[in-house]
Amino acid sequence: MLKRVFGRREQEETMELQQRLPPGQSLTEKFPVLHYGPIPRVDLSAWTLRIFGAVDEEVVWNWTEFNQLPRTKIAMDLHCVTRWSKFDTNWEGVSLGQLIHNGFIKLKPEASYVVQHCEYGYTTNTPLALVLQDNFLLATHYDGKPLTPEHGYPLRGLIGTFADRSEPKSAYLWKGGKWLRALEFRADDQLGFWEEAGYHNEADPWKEQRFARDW
Ligand SMILES: Nc1nc2c(c(=O)[nH]1)N[C@H]1C(S)=C(S)[C@@H](COP(=O)(O)O)O[C@H]1N2
Ligand SMILES: [Mo]
Repeated sequence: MLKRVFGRREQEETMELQQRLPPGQSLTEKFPVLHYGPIPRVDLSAWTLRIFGAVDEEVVWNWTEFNQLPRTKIAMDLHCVTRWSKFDTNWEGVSLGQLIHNGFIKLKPEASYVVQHCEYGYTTNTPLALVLQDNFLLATHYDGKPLTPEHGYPLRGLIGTFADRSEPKSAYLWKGGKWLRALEFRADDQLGFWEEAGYHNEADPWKEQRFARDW
């Protein structure tokens, strides 16, 4: 609604006043596509999501099984390290925190970090605590429709910020892997693709943690 009445600058000022615009970011109305490498073609009949590492039992869900897990809808603001932020985006999928809380995934006590493994070997790592928060989602739908291929169909990790910033931690968008195929729980941290390339391991947009060092 706001969008039809006000222009981009006005919306950006509103978000800034509401303290929803992280430092160094600007508002976009588009949904830019960013990734390394090609967009995979996915055959749902062969698709699986594997849960491994520091878990009591490894789990492999096929697409039908994955869709029977409890589902959630959330609205979030997204922040990309390339300096765009997109506000009030609507997502649907499965909450990892809920899966663990409800015993669908049983962690070993040493599990402290998670690596998201994606098609073609893209990885991104986070502390376990971050992806247990409600602002991390295993997302299947954006804006009421299945994800488009370029945004991660059929499943992506997604991290953002709630409008009221009710979760203590957020991260730039690269901490959500598109075309997600496995979650690895680990006792120790292991840098992912962009983290290995010099991006900040914590990636908190409110602290402007873009790079691991100042070049
Ligand atoms: N599998 C995979 N996931 C990925 C990436 C990638 O290269 N491969 N890039 C990340 C980066 S850098 C960003 S900014 C977001 C972009 O998500 P979008 O294209 O939906 O805007 O995806 C993240 N997830
Ligand atoms: Mo990115």
